[in-house]
Amino acid sequence: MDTRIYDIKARQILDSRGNPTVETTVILKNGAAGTASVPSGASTGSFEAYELRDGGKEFNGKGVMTAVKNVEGQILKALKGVCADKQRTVDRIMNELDGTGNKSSLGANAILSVSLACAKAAAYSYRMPLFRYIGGVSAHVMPKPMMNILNGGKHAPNKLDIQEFMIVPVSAGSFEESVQTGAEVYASLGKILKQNGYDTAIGDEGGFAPQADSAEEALELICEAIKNAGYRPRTDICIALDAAAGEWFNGTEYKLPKANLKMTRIQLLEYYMKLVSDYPIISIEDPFGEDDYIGFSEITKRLKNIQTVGDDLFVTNPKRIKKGIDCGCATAVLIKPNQIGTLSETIDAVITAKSGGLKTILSHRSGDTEDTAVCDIAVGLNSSQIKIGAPARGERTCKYNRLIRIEQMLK
Ligand code: 2PG
Ligand code: MG
Repeated sequence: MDTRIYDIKARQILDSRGNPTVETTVILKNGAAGTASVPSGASTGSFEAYELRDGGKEFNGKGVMTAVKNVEGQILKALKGVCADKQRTVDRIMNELDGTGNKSSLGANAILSVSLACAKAAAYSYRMPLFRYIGGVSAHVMPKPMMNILNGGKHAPNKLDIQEFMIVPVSAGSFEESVQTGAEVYASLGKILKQNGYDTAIGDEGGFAPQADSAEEALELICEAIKNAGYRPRTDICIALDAAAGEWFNGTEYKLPKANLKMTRIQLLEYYMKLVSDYPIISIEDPFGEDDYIGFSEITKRLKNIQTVGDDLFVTNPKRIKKGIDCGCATAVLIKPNQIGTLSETIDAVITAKSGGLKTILSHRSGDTEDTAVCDIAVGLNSSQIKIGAPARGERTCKYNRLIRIEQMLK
């Protein structure tokens, strides 16, 4: 099997927010090809790998033509003739060529697009679906979806400071059933919002973005939507939150910008404890800022039955995950390939998390594309959960639909 890289083509395409992003096609000597595009975040952690943007006038400075040129220039030159199925070699060569540690020279967007496109081209060469290529015979777990049905924070122009309100269909027996449950509740929420005079506009991840005044109001609406769809809150469907509280932290205290409310770490912790006791919440992501290890450790200790998830805290970085494991900061890690910038390092992040007893949640970004690699990575690595937005909008539904297909392949 000659999987040597023959050519690499890259281009600037649009993501779901209408911003430019990189798409790359890797072509092998054997004629196989793989194409991958990269997503982009809005509430980004400051320790994420570097997303290279052009600056200047075009696309309000968000162009990615420099990254595209890096792929077709320096990266192609370094990778031509390298076997695409030697993923570690491919990724190491790009990291060495970049030489910065955070991929700021070539751009993590340039590097990740090539890394994933190589994996897809290699998988195609072996006539395997990507998840099987990544996970081999051990890939068998379908992840539980966290389905975003209500948006706030940086993803929606409403009054909610908490960024994501998600439902988790805990009693569903299959992924397909989870999707059905989630879609029914999503539709039910839309109906309730309309009946009660709320706006039914949607936010960046496809969840509704109503002008609710508080998290409590949003949670009441969600519980009502669950019941109206014929399900039982907690027994059938639980709620997961992503506070994205890094956006509120000024180093000493938390300032919720939309509610215009100041809270100390302890007050914020007490606020979460009240929400958890009043609503069927089973998971909270980024409850505190990315450097607030004390806050993270405290909530993990105090809310033993709740999953505490580090996103901006860990930024898919094995070193930060290790530190988090040592201080007992969280019980799960959000895994975003573009936070670290290569497939090999994403795999290492998952391995590190699991070795420390942490759960893993593969994740999309708020600005995403039709690329579904994140689904194959989740199944390939037997990740227990996945977060891919609302059961609506093409860049989100393509991922649910991909997982429905994978589930069928696994049967
Ligand atoms: C998050 C993500 C994805 P963004 O905070 O978890 O839902 O948002 O891509 O804007 O960082
Ligand atoms: Mg997050």
